[in-house]
Amino acid sequence: MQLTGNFPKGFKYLPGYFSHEEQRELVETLRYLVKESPLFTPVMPRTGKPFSVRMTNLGELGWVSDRNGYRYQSEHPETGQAWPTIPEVLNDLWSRVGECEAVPETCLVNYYASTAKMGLHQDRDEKTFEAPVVSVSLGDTAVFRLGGVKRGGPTQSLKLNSGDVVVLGREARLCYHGIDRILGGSSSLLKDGGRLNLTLRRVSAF
Ligand code: MD6
Ligand code: FE
Repeated sequence: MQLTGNFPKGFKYLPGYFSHEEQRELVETLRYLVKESPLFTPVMPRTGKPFSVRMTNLGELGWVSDRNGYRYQSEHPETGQAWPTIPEVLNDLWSRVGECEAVPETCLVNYYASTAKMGLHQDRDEKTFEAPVVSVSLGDTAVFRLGGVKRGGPTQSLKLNSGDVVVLGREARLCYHGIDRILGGSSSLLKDGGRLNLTLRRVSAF
């Protein structure tokens, strides 16, 4: 257990939300879905610099980044196919912890090899910030950094273990956050190691 500081209002940290058995089932489901909708390596707008994470999406819409910018679209950028449906277990999670009457439209799936990280960012490509972002961590532990809604303010560090759920809602919806590093070898949930992060979101207003 870590001693947790003061979290911003609207931020929820639910350690060990999913049991080990539930995590294994979820990984089995994702393994199957990722065969249909393979992980791709997004690149930064303009520069074309590749991300260190690989990603895919589930749901009606998926978040992609390429030289033209960030956006949501309804097809996989490489296969041209619609994204697979969001599994029930994740829709259930959203209804239990999201405090939102509308259903999620997308689940971004990020895969981190042990050297991958994610810079401090806000999730603001959605048309509404009324709905939360609900995140699930699976596999190796990540060192998560959480700031406030202004860039450059104080931040705190939080370890996200396999099975943990985090919610950025209401006043915390636009908090800066990122992944400083992955603790390689900390979990044996994923056969080849690394970490999966799932983020459920609502894209359109409701
Ligand atoms: C990650 N998470 O945990 C990155 N975004 O790998 C996110 O970018 C994130 O955890 C919005 C809300 C919750 C998150
Ligand atoms: Fe994010």
